[in-house]
Amino acid sequence: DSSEITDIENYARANYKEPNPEMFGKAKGKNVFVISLESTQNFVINESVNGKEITPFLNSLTKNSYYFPNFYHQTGQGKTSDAEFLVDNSLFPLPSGAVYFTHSQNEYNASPELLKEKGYYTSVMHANNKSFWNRDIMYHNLGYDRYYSLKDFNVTPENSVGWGLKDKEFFKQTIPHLKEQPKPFYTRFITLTNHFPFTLNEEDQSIPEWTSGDGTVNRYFTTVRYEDEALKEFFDEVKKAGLYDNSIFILYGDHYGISENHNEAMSQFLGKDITPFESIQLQKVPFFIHIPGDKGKVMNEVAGQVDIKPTIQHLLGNDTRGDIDLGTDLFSKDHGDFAVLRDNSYITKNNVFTKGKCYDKATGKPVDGKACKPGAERAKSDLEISDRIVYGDLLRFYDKDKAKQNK
Ligand code: GP9
Ligand code: MN
Repeated sequence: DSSEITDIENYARANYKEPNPEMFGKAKGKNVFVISLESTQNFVINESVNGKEITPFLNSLTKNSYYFPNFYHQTGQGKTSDAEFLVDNSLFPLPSGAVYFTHSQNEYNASPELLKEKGYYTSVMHANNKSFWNRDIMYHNLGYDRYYSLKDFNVTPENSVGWGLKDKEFFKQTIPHLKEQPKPFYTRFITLTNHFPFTLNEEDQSIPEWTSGDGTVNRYFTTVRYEDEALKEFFDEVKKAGLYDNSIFILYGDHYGISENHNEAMSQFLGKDITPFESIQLQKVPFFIHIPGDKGKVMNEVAGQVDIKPTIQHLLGNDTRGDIDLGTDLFSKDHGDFAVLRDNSYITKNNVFTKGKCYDKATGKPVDGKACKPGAERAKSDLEISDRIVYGDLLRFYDKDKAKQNK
């Protein structure tokens, strides 16, 4: 009821962080590319396997973008779709099940809806059946103008592998759609090739598979490299299409690709035991904000996917006071170091809390629980508030215009 929404509004208001004046409005009026990197974990960045660089293009992006090496995925069972939910809503997905299926009829206050008010055209491109993850229904409800799905791409056995259209082909085929759609746009792209079981035709393999006893992990490096090359080609094509200078590019890993069943090979690759502490380190996913003409820098703060929405809004120069966001602008001086994962683990500047134990980040060793006290309350309440909103469909009671007046 309305008293519940008042609690929620107060929580969001207390969580609001002033934008950084140097970054606020920096990308005003620009197109926004939001690229989901399938199953891509951060441990591949700036790493080699058998002497071969895994992600040369993403490595180069770390030097001309805002790159966040301590950025966590916050997904649950809804995998890719949970990450999508976080990105557009700055709310958490659910502790079990996929919110895209279970709560696709809720009222939301998502990025596409907010951006449409600012004159943006909004779309998603993904070469899979439109109803996969219930996307067609959810995208419509979130306010997207257009979903370019399977039927908008030319998919043949020759240009496909594993789950469908190969990433290089996918990106190439998005160019005519990008050219035709109104500007400015907010468009999300969902890659696919780096998906379990990480298969790739011989001719697409530009680094050989690794040689551990674990075929999944071995193949992963090769498909990550393929995705990296697809991104490089995409950037070139976007430049050729004349769309680069007037756009910004947000890239994020959606969730882990290598599960705990592969700890032995991962331990061999990393040269250390995979303790519960290390398992949390492996939940880091790459996150980049590439703004043409801005050199960017490495941003070390602890952050997560829930922070993406307010960060984009502020880059575009939009006031977020009155929005119900559970994340905060990553460029705000008050952002703070914090990420809570969907399994209740949380990460602060110096500590990791997981499976009932507090760890010191410097040593990776368990320490007295006192050290993890500071994040405990927030971890619990962020998830609780988010679940109340989603389960109770509380945003249907939320009057955004009134909230904006009261800011
Ligand atoms: C399917 C793609 C992969 O369309 O998003 O899904 P995942 O299994 O990673 O959620
Ligand atoms: Mn995925």
